[in-house]
Amino acid sequence: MSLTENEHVIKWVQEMAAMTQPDRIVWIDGSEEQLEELRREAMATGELIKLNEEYLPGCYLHRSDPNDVARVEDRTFICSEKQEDAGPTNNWMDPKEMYKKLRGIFTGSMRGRTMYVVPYSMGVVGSPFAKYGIELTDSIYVVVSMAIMTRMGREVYEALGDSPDFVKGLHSKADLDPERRYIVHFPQDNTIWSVNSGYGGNVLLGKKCFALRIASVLSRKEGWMAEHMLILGIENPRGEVRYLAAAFPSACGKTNLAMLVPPEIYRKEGWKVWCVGDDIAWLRIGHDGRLWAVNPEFGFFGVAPGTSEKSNPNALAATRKNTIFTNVVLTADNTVWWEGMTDTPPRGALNWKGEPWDPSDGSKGAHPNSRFTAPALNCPCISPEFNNPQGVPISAIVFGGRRAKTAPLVYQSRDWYHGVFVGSIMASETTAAATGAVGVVRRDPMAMLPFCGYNMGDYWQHWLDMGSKLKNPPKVFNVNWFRTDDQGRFIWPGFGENMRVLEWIMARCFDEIGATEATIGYLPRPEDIRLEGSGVDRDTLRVLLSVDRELWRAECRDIREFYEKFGDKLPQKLKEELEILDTKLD
Ligand code: GTP
Ligand code: SPV
Ligand code: MN
Repeated sequence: MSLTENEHVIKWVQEMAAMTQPDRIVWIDGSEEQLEELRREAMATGELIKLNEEYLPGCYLHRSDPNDVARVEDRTFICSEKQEDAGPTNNWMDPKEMYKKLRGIFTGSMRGRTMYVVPYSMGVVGSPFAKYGIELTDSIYVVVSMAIMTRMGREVYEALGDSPDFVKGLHSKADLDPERRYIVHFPQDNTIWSVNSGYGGNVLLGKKCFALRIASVLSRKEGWMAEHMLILGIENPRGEVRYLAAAFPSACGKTNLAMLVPPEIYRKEGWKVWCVGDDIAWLRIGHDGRLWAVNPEFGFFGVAPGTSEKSNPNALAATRKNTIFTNVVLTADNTVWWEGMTDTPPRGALNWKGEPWDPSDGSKGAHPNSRFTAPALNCPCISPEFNNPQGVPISAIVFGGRRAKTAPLVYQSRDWYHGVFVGSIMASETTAAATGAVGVVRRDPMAMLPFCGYNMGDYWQHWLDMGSKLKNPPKVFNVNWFRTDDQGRFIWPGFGENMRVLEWIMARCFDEIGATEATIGYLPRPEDIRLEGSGVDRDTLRVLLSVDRELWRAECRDIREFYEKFGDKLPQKLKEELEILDTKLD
């Protein structure tokens, strides 16, 4: 029985069901009873494996198909009416042609299966800034994951009323054929079609597909921003909480920074860090002329490998109940393990594919992009503002990525416009979060290369325009936790120690500390980053803060080439910023 009388919803569900031909349709209401029933069903088929109830209550393991373990950027499309609106960094196909192609794949794809109708909200249900979506899926894994990642259930229909204003998501696992796998966005129709995948980022349609690709298009029209950013609050010993939002590419440290545990000397002084979000920020201009941020999600879809009691105890704590683990090791006592969780791999365990695993043969137990899907409210450092529909005021925007040499530990842009330039020239080494080569440097502006739903040139212009409308724009910074020495080892200890850099960033935002002006922007004076207890000495810090002219000249050439792709769409302001940098380097 349908849970809504909204005729737009009913009609669309009927149309999609006529195409995909499921045996039955189940309307998801968000109740624990219904979810529990689905979990039982998924356990019976092996789609979910119940974990040790004593150690990991309410937790499950899910294994995706070994050919289906990451986002597929080469099969992700933005099908705007005109190719120009997708821009040079997105795959595009004529929407009519794409609909036709996909109808071919979706026709009958749910035969013998159930179609679940999943209503969800990105943002606090009923708040002015929330946006609603409905995902139709034939995967129980998707339903139970959406229940963690979003505010999901029948109250969404109440908030939606009879409005047609919802994002229409259609997902079918079909037969997981990688050759017919497509993740497709039709921004003009508020529609997402995803087929032949069961991996989180491709199928939990509220996340990257809606909250970034579709939302980026909506936000440009409506005058706000949808960004691939964590949001955190830093409470100083005086009890003031100051917020920052940070954009790092996939698997480059957002979740870790968002849940940072300050070093002991900071904790003793009374510093605390509060997590508002770890992946996505929706930002709008407040009445006070500042930028305010909400996290539209309700859970974390975090990278498992490397997460340990030492590196990220808050993330680990968040996964101790009601969590779904994907593609990790299953131990003999029915718990989970992954590389970097502890020093000694478990014996008698199964690897991420479910095969008996012998760690001594050198193979990895967990997939490098294995993940946990955990309720945000499980996180010990979740911000008291997490559910505040107003969000939090942002003092700093921080860009960053993995650069072995070029980018210094931290620098500050001269103003908002220069900050947009700094974001636009971001580059980072690729990671396992997407299929393809790992460790190759590529341009990833604002960490949005795979997630911007329209022409990146227009997107930069939107950033510039937002700055003109902000009376009090945040200060803009760039960080790099990943500088390496000649042996390829990380020089900066990272993780909790990043607090030392955040302290400087916040002090800069509130005019509490000076800086040196360098070619690329403002750099900390080496004495201004606190090092006590970090294991890093001043000389090493100088190396971390050094800017190599030759590398930056090469960088300029590469940026110029990248910018050329955008033709007329490249904002004049960014061209000018590049000229300024070029001149300063001479
Ligand atoms: P997505 O969920 O894909 O968007 O990733 P993310 O940006 O949230 O990255 P996450 O925090 O999960 O970190 C990814 C990897 O980077 C993990 O293997 C971490 O151990 C590693 N990492 C995170 N922070 C640091 C750091 O400060 N220094 C170093 N060296 N590694 C880090
Ligand atoms: C990312 O790749 O940036 C993620 C994971 O956060 S996914 O949901 O797969 O996009
Ligand atoms: Mn991400």
